[in-house]
Amino acid sequence: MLEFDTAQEAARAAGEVIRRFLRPETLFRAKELGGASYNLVSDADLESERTIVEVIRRRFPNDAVLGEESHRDDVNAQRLWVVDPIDGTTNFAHGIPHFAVSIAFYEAGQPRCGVVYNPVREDWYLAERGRGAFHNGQAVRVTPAERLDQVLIGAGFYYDRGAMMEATLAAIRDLFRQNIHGIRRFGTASLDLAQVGCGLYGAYFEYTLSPWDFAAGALFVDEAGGRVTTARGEPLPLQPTSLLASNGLVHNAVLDVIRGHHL
Ligand code: LIP
Repeated sequence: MLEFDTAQEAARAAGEVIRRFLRPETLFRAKELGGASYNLVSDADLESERTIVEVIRRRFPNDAVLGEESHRDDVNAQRLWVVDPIDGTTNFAHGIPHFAVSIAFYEAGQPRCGVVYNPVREDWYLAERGRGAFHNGQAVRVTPAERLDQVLIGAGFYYDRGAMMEATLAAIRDLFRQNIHGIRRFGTASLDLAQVGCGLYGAYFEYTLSPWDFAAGALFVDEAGGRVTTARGEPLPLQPTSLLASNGLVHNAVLDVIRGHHL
């Protein structure tokens, strides 16, 4: 599929840009977000997105692009690319090599392929609708664990430091009370989703994510045999939303805990 090849080519080119920026002297600007300065945006984000869109538009000049930094085309477009040029910006800003380029291609509202790429570790998480999920060329599946006391759970915190943070902490406390093996918070939603698809986490949740954070990773989980819904158990919309991804088997048990704290 030409779109799948294009997504990988764009991710590789973006990875080169990002590696060039990965120096301690790189400067970061605070993104305007209701006065908060936790959401960092860097020249690397902007240049990475520019590079990705250039590669896409060279092949598909009329396609719509929804990108985190500077492309906000119509999400209802027949052909749509959903792009996060650096997912895990805060990790990137602090020099933690756990971030990724995330690119998904949607047709008629359905994800067709997705690429999540960590350019430092050279980790590729690839999924194509109906063809499975692959980590560095190996087919992967979600974990067969059936109970909460058999799994690790990933969580994410949005940039909010108020009610949503409290809700997340309360949900984590209640999950611990179900004897889960532990909570992990690595700070990159697309890679958290990849961990679910690879069977490392039994589940991952977050109360607010944007489409570019989850579009590629959600397809990866789906293709690895897992399940992705909102944190209320509804189908996932292509807009800012809560999210629960799991191996399917522990989905309802996690939902029982986290939906009660959903704002
Ligand atoms: C971030 C995520 C992070 C999540 C934040 C945010 P960004 O994306 O991947 O894991 O907790 O809500 O969405 O801003 O680094 O692309």
